[in-house]
Amino acid sequence: MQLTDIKSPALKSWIQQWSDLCTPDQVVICDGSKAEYDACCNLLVKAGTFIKLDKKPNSYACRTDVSDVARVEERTFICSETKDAAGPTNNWCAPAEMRVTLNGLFKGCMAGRTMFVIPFSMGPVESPIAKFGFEITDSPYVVANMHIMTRVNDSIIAKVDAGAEFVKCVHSVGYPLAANQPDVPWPCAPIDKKHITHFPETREIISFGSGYGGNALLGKKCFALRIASVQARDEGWLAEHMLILKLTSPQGEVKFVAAAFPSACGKTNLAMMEPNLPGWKVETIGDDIAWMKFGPDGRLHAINPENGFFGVAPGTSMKSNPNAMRTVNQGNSIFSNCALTLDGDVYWEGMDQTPENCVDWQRRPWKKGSTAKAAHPNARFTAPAAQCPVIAKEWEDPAGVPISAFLFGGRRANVVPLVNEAQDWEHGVFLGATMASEMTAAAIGGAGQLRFDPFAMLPFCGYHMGDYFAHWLTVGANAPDPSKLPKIFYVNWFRKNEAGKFVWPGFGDNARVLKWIFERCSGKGQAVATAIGNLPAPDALGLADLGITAADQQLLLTVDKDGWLAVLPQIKAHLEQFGSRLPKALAKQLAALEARLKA
Ligand code: OXD
Ligand code: MN
Repeated sequence: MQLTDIKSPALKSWIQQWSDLCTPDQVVICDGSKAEYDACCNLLVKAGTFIKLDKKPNSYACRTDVSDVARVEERTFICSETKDAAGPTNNWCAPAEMRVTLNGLFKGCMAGRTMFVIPFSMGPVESPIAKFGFEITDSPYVVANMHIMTRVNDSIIAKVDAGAEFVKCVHSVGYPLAANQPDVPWPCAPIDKKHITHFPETREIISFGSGYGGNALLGKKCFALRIASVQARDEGWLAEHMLILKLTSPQGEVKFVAAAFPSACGKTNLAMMEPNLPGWKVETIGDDIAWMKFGPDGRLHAINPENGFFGVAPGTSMKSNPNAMRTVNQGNSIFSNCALTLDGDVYWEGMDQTPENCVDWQRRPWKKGSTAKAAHPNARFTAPAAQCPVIAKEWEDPAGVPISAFLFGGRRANVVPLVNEAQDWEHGVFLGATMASEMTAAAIGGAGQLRFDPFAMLPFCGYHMGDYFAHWLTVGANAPDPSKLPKIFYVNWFRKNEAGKFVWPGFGDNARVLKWIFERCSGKGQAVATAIGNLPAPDALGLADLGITAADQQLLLTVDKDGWLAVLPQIKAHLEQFGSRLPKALAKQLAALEARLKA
């Protein structure tokens, strides 16, 4: 397809405007075909960006520039009309000012390169919950990854020609090539030139200078969370940083659960878990993002807007996540910043077997036992979701799946018990708003300090976090049938005892907690009401065979009132940052919690 074949004046003029500014050698409108994917990969192999793996079919490894290994939150901006609209948790810049900066950066930035225009859908194309986007990029690495992570399909052009809305995404690696200038394996711009910008009012994303996943694959964090959270607020639905799993009981009864944990708390592992509980089954709908709307049945239905997994590789093994290993071992995957074994495979820390020698992510020789990391700690795999051996049959259902429970959580060595059920929706929103993980001694702020990450959306909410809390309250208040709202739970797999040892085995045993949640959602499952919510009754989890001491069970299943009272000032300070935008209902929840703890 050519630019001239596009009928939508809005789409056509937008592409033309960016092509005029960026001055690429050519413009290619992508079609999403396998031939296009293969052509991009071949191009990347020729350029020295990709190395074809001998040990995994149709798979490639690549190493980024050392400056381009992760999302750059300090270079990420919400350019809403007012600073207040972005709120205290986002970097803000006035849109007019940012557009001037970006204009300067993008002028001629695609010289010597091809400008790709990627039509993509977040969610199954025909789903009423799905949304369309177009990403302009000068990176074939982005094109290949977008093929895996989203549904790239030129049929979307006809839908936009017929009037469908789309989110405008523009990306450049920020490394123009002068005539005869050779390219580098990982073109990108220096850190101070990187800009990941969002214009919520006009539903636009403009990203400059980075090729890394979350900064460059604009369908994911930028669209599916930052822009979509604004669309969801305006249109009355939810765009959340949540995995979605399908839980089946031994009797064949099914419930769907969505869970929000901060980055690096095991979302992908939970989404693909193998339960340590006979007869129970966990299957995957998604591992990172959920879009949810009320269905005609009055229940909240979720789709996974993504088409693949962009998972953290280190720590992924046959023990921690066998289904993720099986997914990537089928091939058709891209590995970024992993180490390369000498026989043409990838390696990362925590994998089941460590090779004697390999080449580390910075292309240096690496030996087993070396103190340096072979793979970058944020090394990633990009793999098609359809390849996951436990992908649920409903994962592409256009209607989405009805959610029975939300799980919130973080890493908490102290204070927070294994699982706690919210008293009601409003209390659940309070639990989400006060989600936190403990920082280690090494982190800024020091041990014991909490990093609050409300709903795991701290880096991903495209507007004022206080208004976001209010939106969650509104969704509950406007539910067509409040009795059909998901129940809300708070979990903590990371409790430690005085000896500093984890007291909960985690992994497949988390299924025991899922089972109790399942039972609670069926109106069964024994619970005791406490100051912080409903905890499992003493024998409700059936932990006898796990060999957990009585003292450790006490840590998992009772309320540490003194501990809670000690963290209340931090919770208060966290909520106070939202000032007058903090919903009154949440201030009331805080006061009620304090009163219950002191009773
Ligand atoms: C991710 C993240 O990459 O949450 O999914 O950082
Ligand atoms: Mn994530």
